[in-house]
Amino acid sequence: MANPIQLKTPFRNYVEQAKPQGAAVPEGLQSLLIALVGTCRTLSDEVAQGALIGILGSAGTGNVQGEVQQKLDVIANDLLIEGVQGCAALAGIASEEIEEPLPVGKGVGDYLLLFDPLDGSSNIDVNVSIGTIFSILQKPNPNTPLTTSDFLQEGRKQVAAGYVVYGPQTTLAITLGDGVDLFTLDAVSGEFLLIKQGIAISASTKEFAINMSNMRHWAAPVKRYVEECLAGVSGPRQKDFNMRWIASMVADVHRVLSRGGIFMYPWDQREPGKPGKLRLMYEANPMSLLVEQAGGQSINGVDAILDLKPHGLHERVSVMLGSAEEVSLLRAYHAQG
Ligand code: P6P
Repeated sequence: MANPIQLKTPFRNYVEQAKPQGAAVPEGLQSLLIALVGTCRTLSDEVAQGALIGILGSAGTGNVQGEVQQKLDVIANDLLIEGVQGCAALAGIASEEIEEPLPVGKGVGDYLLLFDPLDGSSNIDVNVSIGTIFSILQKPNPNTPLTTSDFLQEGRKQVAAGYVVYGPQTTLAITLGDGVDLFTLDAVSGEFLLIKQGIAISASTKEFAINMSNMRHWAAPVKRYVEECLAGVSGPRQKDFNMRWIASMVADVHRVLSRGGIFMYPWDQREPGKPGKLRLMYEANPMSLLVEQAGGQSINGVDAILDLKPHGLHERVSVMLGSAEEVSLLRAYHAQG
């Protein structure tokens, strides 16, 4: 954020004071962001209650991805949809949990909201960090009826992107296109308070994150990169690496934003027709904007994810993001084949 704002400023005041690229945040976007983040505060309370209010375990239903929904997936989706209904500038919503976009009001307005309401839900029942990932686009034609194609914009066109990680702290990371700022939920005031401005990802790292159990299925460039990390100081990288895998993208990416690293969920031959596991529109794109805004890089192996032209609301993508030196090396290995 170009204009420094006092630490511990509540999110609602930050949004009013913020001037990304020198211009104030439009009022419609301000109200959408405040409603969205306020709903995540409510969701944080629900997540923290867990078994005490009987919301753990499977909902017994499936989502558009063909995945079993956890009760909290459904609760989070319903809460977020309800929480932004009053935002006059919001035209529509796209969610991991529903097939088609959802018009808000008459389906007209300046903005489109996309989210994965609760990412990492396989971790819910074992009390490991999970999170909400969100992306906001401008509606191409504010006054025409909502269509799916309105959402199919390259990630670089996002006007805002972020996540809330429900972990030891409930922390919001957000970019309005002018750097990445962090807020932590204050239990006393119930407000998200600014704790850090201008997050910067270190260019180099000794930490990689990938699900190693899939190693035999990866493409050669990814295998080469990881094998070289594992070879350590006596190998071509001439340094030892550490590995992390939380199996919750929000938590893994928060660690990368906080102390550098590289996070990978690459294409693998288990389902060769699928480009990857993670979804482009409401997982990879928002995370990629955050990472690039913090000085890192995010690719599908060949191209910057933010430059990819989407063809489907729920399309998947191969993801390699984080410290610039590492992502550049992976990109070079893909170019060499
Ligand atoms: P795996 C969670 O289900 C998720 O979509 C991401 O949050 C996470 O990075 C990934 O899947 C974990 O996948 O195959 O390791 O369980």
